[in-house]
Amino acid sequence: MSTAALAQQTVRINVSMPQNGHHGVAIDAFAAELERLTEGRFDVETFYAGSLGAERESIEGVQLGTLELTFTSTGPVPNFVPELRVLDIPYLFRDYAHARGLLDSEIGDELLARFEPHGIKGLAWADNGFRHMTNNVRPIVAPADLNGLKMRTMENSVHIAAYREFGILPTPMAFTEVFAALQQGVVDGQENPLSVIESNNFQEVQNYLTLTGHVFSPCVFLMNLELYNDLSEEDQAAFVAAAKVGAAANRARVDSDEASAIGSMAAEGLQIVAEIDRDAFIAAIGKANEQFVADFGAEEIARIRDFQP
Ligand code: EAX
Repeated sequence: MSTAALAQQTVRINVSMPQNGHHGVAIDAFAAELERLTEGRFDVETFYAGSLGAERESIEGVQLGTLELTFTSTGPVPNFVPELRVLDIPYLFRDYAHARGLLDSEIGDELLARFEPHGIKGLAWADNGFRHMTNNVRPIVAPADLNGLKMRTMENSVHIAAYREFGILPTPMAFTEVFAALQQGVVDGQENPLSVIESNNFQEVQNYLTLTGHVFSPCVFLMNLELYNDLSEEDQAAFVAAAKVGAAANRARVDSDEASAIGSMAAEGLQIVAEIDRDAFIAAIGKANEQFVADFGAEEIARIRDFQP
């Protein structure tokens, strides 16, 4: 065998979620597909549950090149790519078909390209999911019920600004600290997609869930740009194709979680408010929305919000 045939490059990819979940299946499928497409020239090492760092640290590692790849929610992304803050506006997306259709469209490609000036290659969009609120104080039925609740938020300025309008006391922290913070009562609640809530057993330390669906939270495969640029065109295409296979596995898992999580968590004793008056929640953050229009531009918001898949 020639040395070239033996040469194998190891790349690492991590997630902050457990392996058995919608982030874990994404990187497992990515790894298998990349190894298949490159006939084993790339060896993908996968890390779960924040063992290589929380999401913000991981994005930073990818930017610096101390970590090759990460699969992350976009929660901490605005700290690196402020132009992507627009995606975090509450009630921007109607449903999964809207969010996925937009992210897979030319607009999605254009948004993905915004990572590049910051030293990061965005390989493919995927889902974290629609975010819902949990807490230990009272069932959230109307926006006024949120008043005074101390809630853990992502390290995301758009979320924090909007949640303040709800009357929430936002407490930003890395995801890896959330379970303990809920258990110890450092915060009253948190907000996350059903896939995240259930795979991290938050129902064990929370009493109430309301399907607020207040934010669609994307996920994204990120790679160090220099590393990507050093690849042959064929290998670049293999990384993108493998990320798309990972995204498909992720979305399939989100769909199956969405179908089962409410029933299984209710059976464990979580009290669930399934219906809210969406317009009332949107109206409650009217001031924050005015600020988002001023910050991001009405046209930029409208082309995402009004997108028809
Ligand atoms: O990536 O930080 C969060 O709440 C994220 O939704 C979670 O870590 C999934």
